[in-house]
Amino acid sequence: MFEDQFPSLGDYDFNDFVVNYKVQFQGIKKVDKKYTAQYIQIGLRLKAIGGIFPYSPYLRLKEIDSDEVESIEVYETKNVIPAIDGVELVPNKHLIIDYSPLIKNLAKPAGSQYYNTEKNALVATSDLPEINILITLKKRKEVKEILEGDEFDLYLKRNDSGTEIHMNGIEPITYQYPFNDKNLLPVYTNGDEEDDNYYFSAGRLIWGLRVPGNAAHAIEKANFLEAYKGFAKWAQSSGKNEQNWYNQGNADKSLLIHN
Ligand SMILES: [Ca+2]
Repeated sequence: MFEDQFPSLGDYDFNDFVVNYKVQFQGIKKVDKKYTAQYIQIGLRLKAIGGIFPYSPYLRLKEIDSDEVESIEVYETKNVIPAIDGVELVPNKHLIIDYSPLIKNLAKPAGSQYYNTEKNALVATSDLPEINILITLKKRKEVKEILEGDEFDLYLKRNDSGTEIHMNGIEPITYQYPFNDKNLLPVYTNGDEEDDNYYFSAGRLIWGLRVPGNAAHAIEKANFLEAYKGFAKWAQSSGKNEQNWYNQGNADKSLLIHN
């Protein structure tokens, strides 16, 4: 889930871009005490767009270099218009997949301004756009790191200004991070050392988050901090406290949409 008004917190409904993703490694084998695989299936399903800025979704896999990839095949899509038979890659040292076909020509319900964030204009789960790809690597690779927090970098990039929104702690790729913005935690860039303060507000809130499972997203203009009372503590503790903040028992269901 993303809030798209970075570096401002905006309305903080956190529904500006919402996807589900699923990753499966095929043919896992233990080699020298390490689990390795050569084939990776990734499915991405768009759940909601509750923002108006022209952002497109991308996935960077920082554990996979572009030259380690043999091929990428789209083997199934649902509700993607026009249909695609391949994905575009962004030239980079790492593998970066352009997922903008997911958001093209969205079939918005009549009368809705956004996509699946208004209670009177919901989209059926079976109508959500979905892209499934198979990545074939030239050689087997250890699978452990590929999915880890900073390495699985699902992010947004604005088509006009180039603003990137990443999960907290991830350095942007080509976007010039607003280091001098007083509303953000200071980021120190000495040498090539990574700094965990990227994309943290001064109050330690964030613009992108991921959770295991299929968490409900907020209705338009609902305050995410009201919908999920434990979220602020979770974000502010970098995920150490309130780890069940997104469970239904801890949520205000009247402010949420389940798909
Ligand atoms: Ca919104």
